[in-house]
Formats: sequence, C-alpha cells, structure tokens
Amino acid sequence: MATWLQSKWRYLFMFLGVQLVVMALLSREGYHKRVSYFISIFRKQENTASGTSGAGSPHARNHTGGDVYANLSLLDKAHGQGEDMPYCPKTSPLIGGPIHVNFPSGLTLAQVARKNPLVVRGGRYRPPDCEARHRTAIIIPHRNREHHLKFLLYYLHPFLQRQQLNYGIYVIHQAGNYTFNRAKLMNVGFREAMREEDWDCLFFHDVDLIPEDDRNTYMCDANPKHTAIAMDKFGYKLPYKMYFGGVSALSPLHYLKMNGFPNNYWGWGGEDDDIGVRVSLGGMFISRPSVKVGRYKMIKHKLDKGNDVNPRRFNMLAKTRQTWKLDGMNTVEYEVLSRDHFPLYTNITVHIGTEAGLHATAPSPKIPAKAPAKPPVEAPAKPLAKLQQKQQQHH
Ligand code: UDH
Ligand code: NGS
Repeated sequence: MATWLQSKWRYLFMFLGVQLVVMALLSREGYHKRVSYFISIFRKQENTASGTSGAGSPHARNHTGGDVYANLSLLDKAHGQGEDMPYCPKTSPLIGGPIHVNFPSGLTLAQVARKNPLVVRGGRYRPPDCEARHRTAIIIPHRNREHHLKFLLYYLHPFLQRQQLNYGIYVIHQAGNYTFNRAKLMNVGFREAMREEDWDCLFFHDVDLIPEDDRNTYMCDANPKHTAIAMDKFGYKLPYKMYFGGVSALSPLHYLKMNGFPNNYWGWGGEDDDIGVRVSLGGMFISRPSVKVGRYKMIKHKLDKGNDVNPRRFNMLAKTRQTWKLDGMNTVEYEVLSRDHFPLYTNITVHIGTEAGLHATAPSPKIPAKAPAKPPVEAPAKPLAKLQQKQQQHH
C-alpha cells in the first residue's frame, strides 16, 4: 500500500514538474509584458498618490506618470542627421499619453533651454535619428504674456519632440498699445512662417493653453482641425458645437481655401467663430481629436488691458458670408519691425496698425469694420505662390 502511494506521489510530482516547464516555456514571451503591465499599474497608482511633479521635479516621473520630459533622454544627439536616415515610424515610440501639467514658480527660459538641448536657434527641432514625416509650425499670437509663454515653451518643446516632428515655434508679437488683434496676428504668422520654410501644417496656438496628452498629435488632418476640444475651464467639454477657439491646425492649402483669417476683429471675441464659419464657406469640415486626447489646461488670467470685448463682433459675424473673400490673407497689411531667432522660438514683432489702416495714428471710432477691397500689399512668399497655383489647379 505504502509503495503504491509513494509511486503515485512520484508520478504526480513528475507530471506537475513537466507541466511547469511547459508553461514556463510557453509564457516566456508574454511574461515580461505581463510583469511590466502590472508594474505600470502600480507605478500609476504611486504617481497619483504622490500628487504633483512635472516642471518642479524633473526626475520624478516616467512616461506613464505624465512627465513630459520622460523618454527624451532616449534621444541621442550623437546620431547622424545624414541624407540616408530612415523615415520616423508612423506612430512615435516616444509618445506617453497623459501629461501632468503644473506651473511652478521660478522657472526661467534658460532652464527650459537646458532641458531641450536638441532645440536649435529660432526654436527649431528635427529628430536626430530619423527623417520626420511632418513639418509643423506653431504660431502664437502674443503681447505682454511672457510669463505664459515660458510655461508653454516648457511643455510644448518636449511634447513635440515626443511626436518626432520637424517643427518650429513662432511668436507673433503685436507692437504698440493699440487694441489686440488675434486673428490678424495669425495671418502675419502664416505668411512669415511660410517665408522661412515649406511647412505642411500650421498650429495656431493661444499662449495660455497647455496640451495634456501627447496623443493629440500636432499634425494636420484632411480638414482643418480644432484640437482644443476639451479645456479644463469648460469642464473638459466642447463649450458649443461650432467652437473653433484656442488651438487649431490648418495646412497651407486649407488656409488659402478659406482666405486665411479675418483682419478686422479688434479686441476680444468672435474672431474664432468667424474662422469656424470660414472653414465651411471654404468647402471644408472641422475635424477634431477625441475629448480624451484633446485636453488642455489653461493658465488662469483675466481679460488683458488693450483687449476689451469687441462690441461689434456679433454684427461682423452675421456678415462673414459676404466679407470672407474681401478680407483675409489676400488683404493683410503689416510691417515686420524685427525678427529674432531666439534659442527657444522665433520672435516676429509686427506693426499691424488700427481699424483706420496701417499708418493712421489716431483711429476714428466711426470707421466701419468694412474690409479693404485693395489687392494684397505684399507679394506672396514663394511657397505660397506655389500653393496658390496648386489651388487654382484644384478648382
Ligand atoms: N493674447 C496676448 N495678449 C493679449 C491678449 C491676447 O498675448 O493682451 C493672445 C494670447 O495668445 C491669448 C490669446 O491671444 O492666449 C487669446 O486671448 P485671451 O486669452 O484673452 O482669450 P480667452 O478667450 O480668455 O482665452 C479670455 C478671458 C476672459 C474673457 C471674458 C469675456 N467675457
Ligand atoms: C464665445 C465667443 C468666442 C469665445 C468663446 C469662449 O461667446 O470668441 O465664447 O470664450 N464668441 C463671441 O463672443 C461671438 S471664453 O469662455 O474662452 O472666454 O472664444
């Protein structure tokens, strides 16, 4: 009886042993994945529990924990920028998903520059180890918001690097104290950026909006794209269906199809709605990323001095259908006062005049918002001329 039991145990152990070996062999591949999956869950919990990190503590997070600078150490400057570099993969392996955003005090531009050693003069970057598939210019309308710009640059540079883009950042700075004109500055940005390089996508980007997920790719779609779909100040929801404010992305062809943006919205409000209407008047649709991905945190602020609410915005909006071909990229007038290639961005300071025109010093409040029916003052930059030709062929 005892011998029978002994041999039964022996067979049982042998059977279990063989099973164990087979299981170990079969699961060798999946094992690492599963282990790292569980580790990542624990890390995520750890990071949520430990609260904030981001800009204040540069080493605290890996990519799953939302540090926008995690992963970038994988980039190696030593890799050649030769002719024979392979194209970057369609989906960047550096993308990490949600980004933790906070605004620590004491951050300086010099610190931002040190954290972005591969960014070159004028705020330009291209991946060191592969040929980027996309060339994106970021256009930021600006005046008196240096403290916001610093944070935007802190987050945007690594964000764009993680997407393996060839990119450049342009700050279009309105000179003087006259009423701010966001849309006209964007027209200036478009023309001046296209003068420098044949960008295939332009992102029109408010200075106070920080993207919170790097799966929100800064590349153009087949239609104009509105990316600031879920902002914290609107409870991470679209405030209304036609909203086109904050951040949007257009290819040069999109931009020309809708005759760019209006030049005559002085002060706060309405210009973004006008742009949204132009998209459909130009025969296009608004595309958007998902609300999960198109998330932005706004740096809180009040309405700026020199940017009072425009009381005429509703009347102007009602006439977009009649005015869009008469006012826009084909009529924009301005004077570039300076162009500086700073380490983290290209600054273009521009005189855009007033409602009364480019050289009128004292604007008359009675001047109607009518678009000037003049031909364009400046000859289009070379890539633009090419595009206009393309557009004519298109129609
Ligand atoms: N901007 C400047 N300087 C200014 C004004 C605007 O740089 O003086 C730029 C900046 O890029 C900003 C963008 O224009 O992000 C849009 O302006 P905004 O931030 O003032 O507009 P927003 O609608 O906020 O985001 C308005 C706050 C309160 C409006 C209340 C009106 N009822
Ligand atoms: C609309 C404005 C837009 C503005 C949006 C969000 O009412 O320009 O609110 O404003 N349109 C008009 O005034 C016609 S916000 O909540 O960001 O201040 O972008």
